[in-house]
Amino acid sequence: MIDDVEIFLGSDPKNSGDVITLFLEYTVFYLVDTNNDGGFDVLYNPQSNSKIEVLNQGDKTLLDADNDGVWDYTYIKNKGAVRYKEIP
Ligand SMILES: [Ca+2]
Ligand SMILES: [Ca+2]
Repeated sequence: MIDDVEIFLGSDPKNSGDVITLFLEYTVFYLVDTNNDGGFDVLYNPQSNSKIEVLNQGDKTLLDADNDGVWDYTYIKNKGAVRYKEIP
């Protein structure tokens, strides 16, 4: 990810560990830990320049890729993103 975007999002450009690149809905997203506390904070869509809040649940992070208020994907640490399924 370009340093300018990292600075814009408030993450540390020298720390490459706090940004994950995801390919969702045919679009590139960046999952970013902006305050470097080990938990992700925003899902950034560089195409629409939108920052979407995420929800951390242990090793999982819930993602709302289209920003409609409904979770779409679950990012699992070291595994990647899968379609979000509500646990009954
Ligand atoms: Ca964080
Ligand atoms: Ca959604």
